[in-house]
Amino acid sequence: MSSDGGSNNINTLHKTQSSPAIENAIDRSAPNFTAALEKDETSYFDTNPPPPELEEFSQAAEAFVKLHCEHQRRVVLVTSGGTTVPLENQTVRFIDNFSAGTRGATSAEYFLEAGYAVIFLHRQFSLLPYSRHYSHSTNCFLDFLSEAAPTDAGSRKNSIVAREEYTAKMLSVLRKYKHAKRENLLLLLPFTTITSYLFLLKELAMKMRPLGGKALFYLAAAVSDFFVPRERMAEHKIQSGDFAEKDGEMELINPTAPGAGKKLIIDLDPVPKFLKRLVESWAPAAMIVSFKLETDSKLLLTKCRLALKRYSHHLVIGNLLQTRKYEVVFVDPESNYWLRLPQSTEEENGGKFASKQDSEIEALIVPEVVRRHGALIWDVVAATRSS
Ligand code: PAZ
Repeated sequence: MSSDGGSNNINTLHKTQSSPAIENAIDRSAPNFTAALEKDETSYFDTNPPPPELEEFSQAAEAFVKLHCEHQRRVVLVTSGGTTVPLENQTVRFIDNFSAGTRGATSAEYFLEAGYAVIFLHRQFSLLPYSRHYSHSTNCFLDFLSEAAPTDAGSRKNSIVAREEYTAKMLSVLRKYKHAKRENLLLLLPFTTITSYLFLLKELAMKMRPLGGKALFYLAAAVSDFFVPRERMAEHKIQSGDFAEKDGEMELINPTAPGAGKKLIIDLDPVPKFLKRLVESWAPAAMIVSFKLETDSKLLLTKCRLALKRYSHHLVIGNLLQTRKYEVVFVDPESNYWLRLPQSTEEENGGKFASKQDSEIEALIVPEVVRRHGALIWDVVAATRSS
């Protein structure tokens, strides 16, 4: 495999160029990013392989939806974490999307509190509802434990207890977690790649159809915009030099040729914009909320409005990378509505922004989404009665 793309199966934008200019990184001659049509859906799902766990997850979702339909419960599909774009079929390297899964995991807890059953479609090993409070990346769970003193009432020798100062919060989290498990209110389904995510999103949407308007899609995952289509993906680990078989062995060829082993140029296709298919075909009766992440504050509202216009769903929640934990904007066809946590100043907080009472913005986001979902359900009921 050549690293300048000359003879490999990862195509390049400019095959003959050994040092392409940065302005060529985006191919402006490619067709515009438009909403996916039915033919794009057929083509994508026919040419990319489904994840091996599709059938198992599908059955689990079907049983979950049946149970909660019987209880007339609302069900929310929360997507969370970033999707990967593998560069090789036997994947060593991949491109990733930013997201720790905080938004999704935290929101899932508030939805459970609001009486929803939650299907949590998340990036494998990203944050999970409840256990997120004691994760390696924020708080190591070991810091919450201590060895029980031999004098502790009822404690045995060599046993472990939660440290006194953390017990109240831990007990509250533990009770909620146990309740969700006991009542079968939380279905955890992991994905890793963009393709797995899309297969699962479509499948879960189909399985949620019996819920009608009681289904809510809360799409907080950070989904890749670009990918390497299956037919162009390298099978094995991409090498930095060219190898050829000689006398039954592989050997490096042309190691000193100009440009050999210097650059890897990856040609990525746009991921079809399936949100339109979700709205129109996969889940036409559900409420659909998408998130939009930007880093340039001047672009945020424009991008949210564009998404709403392009996909015709109910709500876009916009957030900026820098302030996503403290403020978001709800953009619907009528208005923009900012939700903000009170912040402490940078000085108060050693040069960092932080929310005042250690509160979470999801505690504001989720009730507002739930309220809007309720209103939508009532509108449909009222329209059905009057017709
Ligand atoms: O998972 P996290 O809390 O670190 O980040 C959440 C988020 C910024 C990924 C999410 O709020 C979001 O905006 N998701 C959509 C990203 C996108 O525009 O594709």
